[in-house]
Amino acid sequence: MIVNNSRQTQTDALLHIAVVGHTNTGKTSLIRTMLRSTEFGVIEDAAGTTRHVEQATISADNTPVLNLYDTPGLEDSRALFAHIKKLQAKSATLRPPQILEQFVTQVTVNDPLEQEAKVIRQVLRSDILLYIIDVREPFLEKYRLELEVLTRAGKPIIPVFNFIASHERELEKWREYLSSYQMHATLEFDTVAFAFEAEKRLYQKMQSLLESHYNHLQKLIDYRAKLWNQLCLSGARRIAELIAQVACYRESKTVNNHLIAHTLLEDRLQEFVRKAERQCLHDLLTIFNFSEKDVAIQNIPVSNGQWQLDIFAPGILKAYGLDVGSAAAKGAAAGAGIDLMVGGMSLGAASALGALAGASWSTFRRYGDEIKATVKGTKWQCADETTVQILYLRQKHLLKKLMHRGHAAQDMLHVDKADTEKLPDQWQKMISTLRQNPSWHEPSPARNGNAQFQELETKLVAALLDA
Ligand SMILES: Nc1nc2c(ncn2[C@@H]2O[C@H](COP(=O)(O)OP(=O)(O)OP(=O)(O)O)[C@@H](O)[C@H]2O)c(=O)[nH]1
Ligand SMILES: [Mg+2]
Repeated sequence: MIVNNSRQTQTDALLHIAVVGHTNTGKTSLIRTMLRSTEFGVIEDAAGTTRHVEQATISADNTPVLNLYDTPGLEDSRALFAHIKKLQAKSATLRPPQILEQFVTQVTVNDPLEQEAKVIRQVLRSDILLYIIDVREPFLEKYRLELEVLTRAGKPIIPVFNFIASHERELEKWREYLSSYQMHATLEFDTVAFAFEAEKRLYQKMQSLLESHYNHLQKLIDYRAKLWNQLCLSGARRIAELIAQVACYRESKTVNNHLIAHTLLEDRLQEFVRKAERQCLHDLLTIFNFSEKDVAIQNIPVSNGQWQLDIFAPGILKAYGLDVGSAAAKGAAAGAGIDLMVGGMSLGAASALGALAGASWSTFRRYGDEIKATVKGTKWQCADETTVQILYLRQKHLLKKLMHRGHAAQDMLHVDKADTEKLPDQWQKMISTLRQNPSWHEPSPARNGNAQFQELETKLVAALLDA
């Protein structure tokens, strides 16, 4: 019979995965990390935290692909194994999965093996098992017995090594033990120290064990990879935005401002930088689906800097679109333009900036205020070099941490110093360009379409994502 029914196809595509293992090995943690959600289930450093089977679905483009089943931890594997052996001795003609079926139907409420029966019931209903191992534990008899029982279900099993960070020796031992039980398709997946590659390998292992689900799993792998790249890119873009926002910030220090006003300006700058960083942190947490509970942020030290546009500094004229070479030729025609733009200032002061004479009207329209301020000798209050640097380094560090934080992580991430990070190449140049373009402090069609801004953003993003 040919079944050509989309409901049927969808059901066939859905893969049922039981997450099993000894109690407190990180089963619920693994599911949280795979779902990228801190909301699923309850995680605790205690045996018997999960008491019932709980289900979660992973989709690709709104099509459900995986059903994950979190199960209670196996506790009394010795009693479980003995019980199964007894059943088998009584019914020698039954195949191992049928014995397990018999066990499940016989166990009643309040039976000492009730927990175990819930697990085995789910195992029998699933297509594949993820057997979670805490590698810090030696390969004890209880684990061997658990595996003996689980293999009787006749389902493919992927042993998943958890708690692997700084436990290489123990991991190697576990690998050896499992090989001697014909289990070679093992996987390292630390649920706390997350790596997207590990997630991808998990799906690839499933592909190799479940040929009929190969294409659906491939769709999921491609979808998750695309999603992951987008997350990282959005995170890096958000930080580049913060850098632009802060590096472009400036307030003019007018000659009339007295001392108190200066302090006020400094406070405003400090508040501005801190608020901008907090907003960026909030957005990054949202992008990676974490919450404020995951991160503690130390207030950034902000020092104020002074900045004055030096129109004659190397490269500045060019950056402003001024053609120095043709200055002399166009001098006479542009002279009147400068006078109009600087509004009321003596033409003498303006023409003292001899090199400006080559500028076009459009340049003056764009940079008129800058030039006027230059002629007047205006100084600007801005975040100093060190502040912008620290901001970048902290955020880069945070981004890296978020990219490697499993959603099972319980410890708090601290955003403080980031001595291990490096500034990107041409950092000075990038900051100087931003300062010369204060209107870039927020997104606008003009800014986003500007080739110079685009190049700068691309460089920042690449540097932020370079591992
Ligand atoms: N450091 C570290 N801790 C982990 C890791 N995985 C889990 N944990 C911790 O281990 C403890 C148990 O995690 P759970 O996910 O609740 O374990 P479980 O297997 O679901 O436990 P039960 O439901 O009781 O069987 C928690 O304190 C987790 O924070 C890991 O990879 N690294
Ligand atoms: Mg649990």
